[in-house]
Amino acid sequence: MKNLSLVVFLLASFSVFSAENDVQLENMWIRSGPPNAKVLAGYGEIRNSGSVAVTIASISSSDFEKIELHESMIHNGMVMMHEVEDKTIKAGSSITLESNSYHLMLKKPGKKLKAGDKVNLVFKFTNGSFVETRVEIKMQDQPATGHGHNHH
Ligand SMILES: [Cu+2]
Repeated sequence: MKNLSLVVFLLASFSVFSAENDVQLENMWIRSGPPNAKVLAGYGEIRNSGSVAVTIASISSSDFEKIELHESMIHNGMVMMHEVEDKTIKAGSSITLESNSYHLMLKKPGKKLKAGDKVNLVFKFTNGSFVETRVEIKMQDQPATGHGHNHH
């Protein structure tokens, strides 16, 4: 019986763990810049398929000094951007990162990055969970993926 209760305990803790990891990063890519670009922009979708809201605590990568979540807005006819303060993703919803909207601002790459390179991104959430992904650097006008994603 001792072994059985251990199994039950492990299953229980596993399901708690996965409940906290209901965030998927979809179609993520980073737009390539000039060879010595100090800042690159990243796009894709951050989806929360869980039943509770999650809040991004930090986004990091071993290849960049700093990563921020930005939002672009047109202000007096100019595109301005600022860091998003409320990085909460409601249950069952997602944030789409695309041109002139939300995007990742990846600052100070530690090495020269060109199209085809891949970098690691780690999204940490305030509930202690995290999601890690590898993201490819792509040319400006390359479609994000071959999944029939609509571009405007
Ligand atoms: Cu930005």
